Amino acid sequence: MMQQATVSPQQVQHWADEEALDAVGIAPVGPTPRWEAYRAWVAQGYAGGMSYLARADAVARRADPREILPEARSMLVVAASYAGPPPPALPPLHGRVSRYAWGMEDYHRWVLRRLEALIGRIRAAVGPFPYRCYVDTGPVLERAWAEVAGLGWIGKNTNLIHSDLGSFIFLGVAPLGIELPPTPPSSDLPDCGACTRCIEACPTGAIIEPHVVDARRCLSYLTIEHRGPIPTELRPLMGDRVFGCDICQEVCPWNRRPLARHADAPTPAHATLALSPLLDLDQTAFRARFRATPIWRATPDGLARNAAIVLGNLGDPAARPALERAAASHPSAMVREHAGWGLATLAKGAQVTSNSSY
Ligand code: B12
Repeated sequence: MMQQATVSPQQVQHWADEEALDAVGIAPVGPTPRWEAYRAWVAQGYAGGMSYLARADAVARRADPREILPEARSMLVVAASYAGPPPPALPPLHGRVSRYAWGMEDYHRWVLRRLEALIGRIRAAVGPFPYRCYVDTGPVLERAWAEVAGLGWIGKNTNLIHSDLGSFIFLGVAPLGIELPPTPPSSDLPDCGACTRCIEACPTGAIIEPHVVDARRCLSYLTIEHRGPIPTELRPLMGDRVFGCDICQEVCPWNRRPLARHADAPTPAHATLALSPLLDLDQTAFRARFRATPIWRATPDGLARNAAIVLGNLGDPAARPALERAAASHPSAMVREHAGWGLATLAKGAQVTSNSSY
């Protein structure tokens, strides 16, 4: 029988470098590591409204990559850094956007492009083999696979931390129908040690124990994924975060070290957003402005809901006319209610200048 050609880890590393990927690793395919932790997380209800994670078939599919590609032998995992300068100062009546969404192009596309290009090079060298390619949206526990592929460790905030790049990295994974030499496990990988800064800094207490985030309390979930009203008791805790949240990563010592490699960070086009105009964005204007960016995920009503809360939290009376208009006439009852909450909070004179942890 003819043996299929293979490629060395050094060769894969070299190609990954050329494709501007900041780290790469390969794990042998088998049952999904840490799947039991994921199953328990879903069973506790921590997925909130993310039914695509919680449905019985979704849980079952993630148990083994061979559920999605029966020929899978190796899991290729890549990381692309989105670290960069500290967040800019917050102009008046603006809200903060999570760093991963600062760019004008959605990361799903640019990381996927690079991962596809890397696989193209491997196929050019060894011949065709079946594969799947995912950035974020596939039925694969990306952090768990990144850990076994040697890219880093899962921090107490549940993010994958790379010892040079920190945790401001996107992950991409690809089950491959070919056996490639796995990245040797590292015996001296650092870890979080006794540090609990992320747990203490999370304004809503969403990291309910090390390595477990209750999404229903996580500002990232509430401001991006959640459809419907934000629980009243959590609204003041949003501070100035209008889309996503980075607090558990901003306080992490591993993100304060110099970051290595490409650091191909997106241009910070959307690091902050003017809030009042978000209360008036209809579907067409929202599409024109955000369709190609990660902010698209929030939906126009979700973003207006978030803007109303942050305007209340900022305590600047200049927000009153925009909030009054939205409370009276926004087409969404949910946004009208949140604008009313914003007005009531303004009246109480609440004030958050910034909850950036830098
Ligand atoms: C659903 C989801 C979310 C949800 C839930 C997050 C969560 N912590 O579960 C919400 C909307 C809240 C979210 C937020 C964010 N997300 Co998100 N998200 C996902 C998604 C689609 C699935 C994750 C999942 O399965 N969660 C369920 C939990 C149980 O699994 P887990 O997070 O992998 O948790 C593991 C650990 O807890 C570990 N574990 C459990 N017990 C123990 C015990 C020990 C000792 C150890 C070591 C580990 C350990 O095992 C679990 C199973 O693998 C992935 C993409 C993917 N397909 O994997 C992106 C992904 C995880 N998200 C990502 C990003 C960038 C973010 C945000 C930073 C975005 C933002 N700033 O707003 C935040 C970070 C918040 C946070 N602290 O997690 C990146 C993470 C990159 C990285 N460095 O880790 C991913 C990988 C997307 C990508 N392709 O880059 N996300």
